[in-house]
Amino acid sequence: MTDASFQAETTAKAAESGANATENFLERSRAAFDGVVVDHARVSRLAGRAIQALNDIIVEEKLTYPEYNAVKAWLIKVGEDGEWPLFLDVWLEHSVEEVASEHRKGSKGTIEGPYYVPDAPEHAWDGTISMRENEPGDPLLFSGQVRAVDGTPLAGARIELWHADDLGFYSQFAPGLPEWNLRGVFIANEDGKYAFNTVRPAPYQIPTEGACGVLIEAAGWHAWRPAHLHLKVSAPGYELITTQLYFPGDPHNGDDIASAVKPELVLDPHPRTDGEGEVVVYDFVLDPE
Ligand code: MBD
Ligand code: FE
Repeated sequence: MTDASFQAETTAKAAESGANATENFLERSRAAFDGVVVDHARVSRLAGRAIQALNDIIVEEKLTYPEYNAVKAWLIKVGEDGEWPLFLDVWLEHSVEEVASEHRKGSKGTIEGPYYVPDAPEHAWDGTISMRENEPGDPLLFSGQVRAVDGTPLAGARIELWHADDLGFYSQFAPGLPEWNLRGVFIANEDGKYAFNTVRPAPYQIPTEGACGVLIEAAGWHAWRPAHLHLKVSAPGYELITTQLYFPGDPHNGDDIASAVKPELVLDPHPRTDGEGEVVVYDFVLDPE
């Protein structure tokens, strides 16, 4: 493949990723909205405050008509490009997560982001995530233990992992990848332990071809997230943790566009002495429900 066609192909894949997140979200949220009773007072308060905050900015910043129309055109484009999930998860979800996890005494979590898919294949505590033959990226042995805040090991806990490949693409969002590539659930053993194989993901640029890219470019920001593993860790009777883990020394740990890095979430990997690649130990501590 020539450099130009590689560039064209990766650009096309990245553009679809943002839009496919809309379908994924709508699919999953339909059930969640079923039978929800609207609390008018709550909606009025929240929508009222949001609208007031925007009006305050317009007046304080003396927004011009050309600027107003540029915003209008851009908002229309976010919808047309299917990038509402991307926009919201990158720029707002971190605050939602902060509020939702305030009370927790166990492990820190962080945002889910737009690329989670439920029902990934299940493996034993010491399995290997679904990947292609010769999957690019350094092998990574991920090990540790799931415990309750009181120290009890949680036998049979579920550790669900999903992450981008070595080019920064997520299966089911970028075309051309096997359905469950780099997505899987591992079941902790009787001591709550796990030690499973994956590959180290690459630093990641959010799709820049759509509306979010237009904003990033217009503002002179960058589109990078540090390399990350996404996880959901759960056990019956305990609060599920949604989190991400990062790698030390990544140039974007300090300026993640999605503001999702916390110091507790940076791993400490070491070269393996018994094989290729790296090993990392990371334990999860769950709060009772
Ligand atoms: C991602 O992979 C991600 O984790 C977030 C939060 C936003 C966009 C892409
Ligand atoms: Fe991600």
